[in-house]
Amino acid sequence: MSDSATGKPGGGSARPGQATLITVAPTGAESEKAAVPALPVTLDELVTTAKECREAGAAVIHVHIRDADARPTLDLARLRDTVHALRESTDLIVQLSTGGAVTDSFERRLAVLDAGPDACSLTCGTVNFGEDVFMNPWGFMTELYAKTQSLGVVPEFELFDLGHIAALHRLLAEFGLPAGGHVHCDLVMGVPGGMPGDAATLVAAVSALPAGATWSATGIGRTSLPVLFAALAAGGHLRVGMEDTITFARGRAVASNAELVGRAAAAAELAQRPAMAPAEARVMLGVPDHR
Ligand code: KMH
Ligand code: ZN
Repeated sequence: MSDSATGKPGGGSARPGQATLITVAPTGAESEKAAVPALPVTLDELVTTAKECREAGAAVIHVHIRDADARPTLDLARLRDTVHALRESTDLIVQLSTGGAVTDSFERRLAVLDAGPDACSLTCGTVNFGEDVFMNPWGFMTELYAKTQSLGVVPEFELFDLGHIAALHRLLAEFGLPAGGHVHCDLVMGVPGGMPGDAATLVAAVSALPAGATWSATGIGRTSLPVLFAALAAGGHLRVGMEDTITFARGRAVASNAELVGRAAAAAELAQRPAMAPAEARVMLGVPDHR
């Protein structure tokens, strides 16, 4: 927590030369397998993707799962099997999504933590989400946060809008530090209805983060590259993956999640902040190794 000693607001920037945490979000809940054949939807596909992405430079995997018909599901038995399989086959930090799909109930989203992941996402407010609404009212946020604390699951605070940062400050002030004792945020930018995915907005958001928080950023769709370069320039970490973008370049579909991780790792290397290994990420994020 590089800035915590000063008490100054504003997220901590990586030190020059400090490694870059790369999170891969390989599946999401929005794309359909029929339209995006490279999307990993079975457990085998997810495990293969996880191994490839680890090789390419990822340290964290943000996981949404699908049912036998490739539809998004929060089935607890499947989630448990997924956590187990990912731990068996890689040393990645396994972060389960508690956001699910916009149609998932609060009850099922809270139950995700019972699958025993290392980490989870925790979105800090409601946001318009294209034609839909991604619901995260205060009561749900606080219940989810209390459950992360009691089970020792390390949350990553997902921030889709500047107002979510104010809600995060309130959460920390009222309920204290998360499991692991460290605050790590992910700026999810460029969602239609959320904050734009551009450098000026990223700088504004980072300056409002809690003192000493580390942060990553991801840009949805065509904001993917501007956000990636802005995050590296501002001393942040990166999230990439087919949850967030299915287009690699104009007119060219993403071939695999590993190619997105590989591109992020190459950019980080150019910035002289190479990809961080999972063991180092566990220290930074306060995530114990349960394997
Ligand atoms: N699928 C979105 C509605 C998260 O994973 O926590 C929510 C989402 C956020 O993807
Ligand atoms: Zn997600």
